[in-house]
Amino acid sequence: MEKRKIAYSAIQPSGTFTIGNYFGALKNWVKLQDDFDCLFCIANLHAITVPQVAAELRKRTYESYALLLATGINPEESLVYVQSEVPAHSELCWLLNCTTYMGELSRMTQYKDKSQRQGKNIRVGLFDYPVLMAADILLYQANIVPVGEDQKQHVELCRDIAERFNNTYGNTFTLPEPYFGLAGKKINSLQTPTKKMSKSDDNVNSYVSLLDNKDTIIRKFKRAVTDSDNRIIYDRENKPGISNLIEIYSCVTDKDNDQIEKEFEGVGYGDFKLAVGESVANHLEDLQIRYKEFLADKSYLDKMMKQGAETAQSVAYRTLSKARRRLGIIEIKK
Ligand code: AQP
Repeated sequence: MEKRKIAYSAIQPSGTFTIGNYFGALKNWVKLQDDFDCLFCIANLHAITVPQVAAELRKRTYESYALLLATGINPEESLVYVQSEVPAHSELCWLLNCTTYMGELSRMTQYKDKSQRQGKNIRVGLFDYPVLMAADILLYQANIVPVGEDQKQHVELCRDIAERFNNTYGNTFTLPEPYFGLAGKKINSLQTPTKKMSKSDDNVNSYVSLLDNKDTIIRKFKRAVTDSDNRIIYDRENKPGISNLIEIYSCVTDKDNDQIEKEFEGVGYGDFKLAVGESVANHLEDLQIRYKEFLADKSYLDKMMKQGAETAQSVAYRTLSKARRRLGIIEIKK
């Protein structure tokens, strides 16, 4: 039988996952399990590149793991683990730091965006975020990295880092490709519809979390910022708010934009927002029930987290050890 390719993806426990994370990434991850050997990581070391409250991060790491399982990711089939449980990530990050150029990291648009929000004291970790991400991917010799448009630049940098390392020190890493096979939609903020929806946005009305209850979801959609032209037409440029709501409705119903425009011809914005809100709330109902069940079964979560970390560590260590040797780092036999 042909060996399956390896797919690697990660998500930060920097907030409760939003419908942006879900329709842009998680829903597709579930499907990938049919065709690839998948690794899914809760990237808590990435989350601390911006300030976090320790107790909240701890709690959210757990909740994020349960939420991943609730979306349909099967930890018996895929490797699902927490990043900090595999120290090889931090160590390979350091080795790669010593082969990556400042100029390369300075060009990263996510750094430019996120550092602006941090004011004066920007953490070195935020600048170095893409190198840790490269370490994540390269440790598992991943062939593909399913990402949204926003992460494409980081995967390209990862490839450059790997290629240079291989050329300089000898073949060590598989060169990964960004993967858009299952095109995930980019969902924008409900309050600033020209900007990506983010789970760590200060304005809770800007995002819909996967765990929001029905009333909250409907309220957030009712408050969504739109124009005043009162026609439900897809036009990202001139009608970003309504277009974003059309995209969200399309993700839930699998209808295309033309079908949606026809369905809501002559309908006012208020009723359209209500329809989108109700469809999202109904869509998330089963997921929320599964989430509660997983979260209540702490011993199962502990077992899967431990098993995931052990397997990930043994796979990761093989690559780390090779990279160390290539660089001339001694390994004393214990
Ligand atoms: N709004 C979005 N639309 C589509 N896809 C999205 N993703 C994130 N937001 C959207 C995709 O979700 C995956 C995991 O993202 P992440 O947690 O690693 O980091 P992020 O992209 O920075 O996500 P957030 O929600 O915006 O987190 P914070 O607020 O902490 O910065 C990625 O595949 C991403 O493309």
